[in-house]
Amino acid sequence: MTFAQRLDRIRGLTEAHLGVLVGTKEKHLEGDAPPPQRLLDAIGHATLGGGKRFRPFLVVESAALFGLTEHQALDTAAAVECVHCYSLAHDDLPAMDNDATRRGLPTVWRAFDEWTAILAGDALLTLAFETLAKPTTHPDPSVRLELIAGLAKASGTAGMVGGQALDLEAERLPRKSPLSLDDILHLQSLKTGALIRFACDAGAILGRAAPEARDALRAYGTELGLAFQIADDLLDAEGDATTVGKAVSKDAAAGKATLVSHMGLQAARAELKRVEQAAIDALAPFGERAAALIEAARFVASRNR
Ligand code: GRG
Repeated sequence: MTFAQRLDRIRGLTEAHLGVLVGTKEKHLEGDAPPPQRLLDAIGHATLGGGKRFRPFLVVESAALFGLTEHQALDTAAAVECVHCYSLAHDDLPAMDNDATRRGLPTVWRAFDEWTAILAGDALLTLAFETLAKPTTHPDPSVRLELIAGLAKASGTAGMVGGQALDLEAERLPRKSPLSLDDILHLQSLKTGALIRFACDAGAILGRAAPEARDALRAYGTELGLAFQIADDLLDAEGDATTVGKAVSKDAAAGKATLVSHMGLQAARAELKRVEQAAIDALAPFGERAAALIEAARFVASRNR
């Protein structure tokens, strides 16, 4: 199977699994009161029918290094995607990035309204942890607990939420001096990097990896997260809105400090190449078995959407 076929296969599996997780059937069977249909529709809009499902791919392929099947990794993969989809729904809100288009469709708040988009995001964030707590995620409760703690940390103030706060503060609060390169790298390693790093680490947690293997995957995840963000900044600077599926040129218009604004396009492209190679090098301990993750690093560095 080629990398594109593999990504597409995991995308399809994730899509189907998310459909069950965000749907109503199971909850009704368990006897819960049915949630408001409008909220369910907004959750579906935020979650289903779009997205590369790149983080689920990382969970499944990292877990495969330790002999887990796709199905054994799917709850964890879907939980990470729920957090990602919540973050996009909230990031698109008028109070944050104020975006009208996401994944080629109206953003959740545009398709519904702001309060529904906020609640849909809240529901997805909590659904992620409900999912990780289920015995189908892993039979060993200590593994489930480690996944829950890891995802909470990657999503919270020491991860994505902290990075988003730093980003908005830099944009909106008065500052004595512009962000330094280190500030930008730190902000991005939290905002975008933490969840990508966790997706890789989750495979190692599910597979009860030895410390050296876990460290190698974390190092890969760190480099990959940085590559992902540089590629995103380059797409914003040079990409085409229809292909990317959202508005572009927003960073420059907002005077946002990114690696591209700091280094310029050419140096950012060179840095992306360097980081791509560092990600690949981190996988050396796994040899041939890491072929899919190596391809993933190449995919991130060359993506156009
Ligand atoms: C609202 C707490 C909170 C955090 C928001 C994710 C995020 C933090 C902001 C999104 C802004 C942004 C465009 C960041 C760049 C990296 C990124 C997350 C891109 C979107 O991820 P993809 O390309 O999207 O994986 P798909 O649609 O394929 O899932």
